[in-house]
Amino acid sequence: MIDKTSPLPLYFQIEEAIKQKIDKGEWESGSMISSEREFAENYEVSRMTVRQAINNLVNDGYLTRRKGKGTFVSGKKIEQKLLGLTSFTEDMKARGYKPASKLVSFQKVEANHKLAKALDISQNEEVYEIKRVRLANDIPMAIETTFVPVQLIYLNEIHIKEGSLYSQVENAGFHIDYATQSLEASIAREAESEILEIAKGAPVLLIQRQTYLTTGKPLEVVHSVYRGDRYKFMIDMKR
Ligand code: 16G
Repeated sequence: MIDKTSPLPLYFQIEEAIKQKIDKGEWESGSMISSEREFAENYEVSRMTVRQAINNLVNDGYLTRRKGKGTFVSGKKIEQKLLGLTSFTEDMKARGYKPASKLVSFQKVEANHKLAKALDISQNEEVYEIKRVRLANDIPMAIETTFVPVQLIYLNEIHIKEGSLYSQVENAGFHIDYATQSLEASIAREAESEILEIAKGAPVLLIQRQTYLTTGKPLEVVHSVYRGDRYKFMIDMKR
C-alpha cells in the first residue's frame, strides 16, 4: 500500500489510501478511524507523517475531528441548488433527510435602524428574533437567526420549534414571492463551532436572505452560518 521507494511523499500516499477507502464506501460516513498511533504502526511511518495526511483530509472535508472523541469519516456534502425559493424543511425532505430544529431562543426585540430599514418598518418596532439550529438526520447543519415583523404575522413558538416557518406563514394565508441572498466565506467562532460540532476556525458559509411577500412587504431577514464541510451550493448557468 505504502511504497517507501516512491518519489511520492509518504503523507500523500497515506492520504490517497484513506481517500480510496472512503470513496469506495469501505469506510462509512460517521465511522471513527484508527488513531494516529495505530496508523503509524500499520504503515510503519512516523506519527508526524500520519498527522499531516489526516490534517489534509480534514481540511478537504473527508474527515472530521471531534474534540475528545476522535476522527470520523465525514458525511457527503449536501448539494443545494440555488434556484427556487425553498425552505430548509423542503430542502432536506427533497434530499431524503429528516429536517429538525433546536430552538435556541424565540423572543420579541426592538428593531434597530438597519433591521427596520430592511424590513420596511419603523425603528424600535417589534420583531420576532428566532434563533434555531437546523439539523438534517440529527446532525447540525446551520445556525439561523430570523427576524420577522410582529405587526405582519403572529408566529407560534411551538410550531416554529417543531415545524417550518414558511409553512406557518403560508398556512396563515400569505404568499411568499422572492428573496435576495448573499453567500460569503468565513470561519467558525468559538460559540458557533460548539453548536455546529466543528473545530473553532473551521470554514463556514455566511448566508443572508431577505424574503418578500407577494404584497411587496418584507417577510424576513435571516442570517445563517452553514457548515462548510457539509454544504455545497450549486448554480446552473446558461450562456
Ligand atoms: C432556509 C432559509 C431561511 C428560511 C428558512 C425557512 C437559507 C439560506 N435560508 O433556511 O431564510 O427562513 O429556510 O425554513 O436557505 P423552515 O420553513 O423550514 O422554517
